[in-house]
Amino acid sequence: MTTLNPTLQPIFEEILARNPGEAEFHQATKELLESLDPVVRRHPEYTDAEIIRRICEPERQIIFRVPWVDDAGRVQLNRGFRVEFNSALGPYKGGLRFHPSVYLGIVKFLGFEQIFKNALTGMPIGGGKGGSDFDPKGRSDAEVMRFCQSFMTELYRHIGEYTDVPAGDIGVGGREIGYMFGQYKRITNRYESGVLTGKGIGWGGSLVRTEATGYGTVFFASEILKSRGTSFEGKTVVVSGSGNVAIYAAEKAAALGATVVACSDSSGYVVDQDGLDLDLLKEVKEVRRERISVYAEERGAPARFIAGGSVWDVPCDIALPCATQNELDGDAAATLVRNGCTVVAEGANMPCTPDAVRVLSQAGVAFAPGKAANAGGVATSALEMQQNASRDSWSFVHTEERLEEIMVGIHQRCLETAEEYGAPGNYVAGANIAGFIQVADAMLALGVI
Ligand code: NDP
Ligand code: 2IT
Repeated sequence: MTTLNPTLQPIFEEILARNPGEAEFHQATKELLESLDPVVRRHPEYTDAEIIRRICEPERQIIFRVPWVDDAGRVQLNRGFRVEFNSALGPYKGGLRFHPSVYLGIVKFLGFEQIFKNALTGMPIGGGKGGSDFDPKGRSDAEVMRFCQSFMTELYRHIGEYTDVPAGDIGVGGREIGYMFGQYKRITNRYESGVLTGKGIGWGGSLVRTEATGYGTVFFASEILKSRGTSFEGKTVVVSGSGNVAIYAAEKAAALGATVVACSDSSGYVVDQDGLDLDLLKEVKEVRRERISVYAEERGAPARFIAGGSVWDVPCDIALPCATQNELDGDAAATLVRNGCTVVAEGANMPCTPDAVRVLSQAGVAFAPGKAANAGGVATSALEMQQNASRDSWSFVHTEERLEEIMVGIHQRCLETAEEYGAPGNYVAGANIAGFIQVADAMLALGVI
């Protein structure tokens, strides 16, 4: 285990002691603190005001019971979470994740990352995250609706367009946002569009929000390629996952001339050397909610499904991990390097383990951390909030242009900040430092609160 500088090490030890058993939260805070060495040297005012200790402690953590009745009439029980981490820049903003693995440590790591990601977008949004250990797989629409209604019956009292604005994440898409918005509206008797983002286009949603995280990740990777004198044209791409982020990352990479040869889900991966048929993939995953093995069956040869195993075994020039945390480890990174991969951009949150990041960096692979590369989703959520506040709706082209501008801006800001703090070309340092300083300066201005 690397030791941090003498100012930061005791802070990290305090985080370990105060948040026992929360491995993902420890991982995310450690990664940030590792970048802050040059910042604390240059800015003693942050240490004097205990900004770093305060930023690592959520402003508020809410845990609640979510009882609901399944189709067989049995009572089911889940646990709900909302961690309102930091509101120095704006209302708490971040998604809700429904997945059986969800516990406080995952919600806190995601909420922590969200603070700095949201700062990087330049939009007025603080950081938060929530979710439940509810598993939507195999549940009927009616069960999902009852769960969402029960979840919102507790959550509604903590959120609001000026307070906390949830959105989707793993297991939460348009269907779930619809049921939750409906219940919020019913309980409060207010049509408060700006309370949730990721809404349907006909009832307050924004065009491009569905595509935004995946498209934004590819816009970011495209900037990296540009800075290295190349582009997506003719490149081979592998994405992991086959959900919202993966599908639209694949779509934009293909639109820019790449061939996307593989994607995955938690049961295995598909290799399709001719390039994924994205219409079929969307039909199977988004409409029918089936597994990618079904995609391979219906697509036919040469596409094939490999049960288990690692999608990172498929050779590629550019890898876009878009599934979940810690899905790409040191061994997978070594395989990518051996196969000639030159760019890894995180569409998911923290998909690369610290070992993987080390292996990639040592091999000269450009590595874009999630808090920069996948910020397009939340940035477009903020654009949705703007449209809701002005009771307006923008065209697809206009909204996509705004998204691209934001991603180009984040890329630029990461590079400039990395250079300024003595880590040229290091996107991890650039993203962490730029995001941190923006939030830290606001916290200094707002006093000890
Ligand atoms: P979805 O639920 O739409 O898709 C998730 C995909 O990842 C599925 O293919 C799923 O496979 C796979 N996956 C999830 N958990 C695991 C696991 N434990 N092991 C293996 N595979 C897994 O979610 P999103 O596409 O929205 O989210 C993907 C990632 O992107 C997450 O890290 C999320 O935090 C991040 N993100 C999402 C944003 C958004 O706007 N939606 C914005 C920024 C980041 P299976 O179906 O088999 O579970
Ligand atoms: O991780 C993320 O940035 C998201 N899941 C999107 C959050 C949002 O509020 O749109």
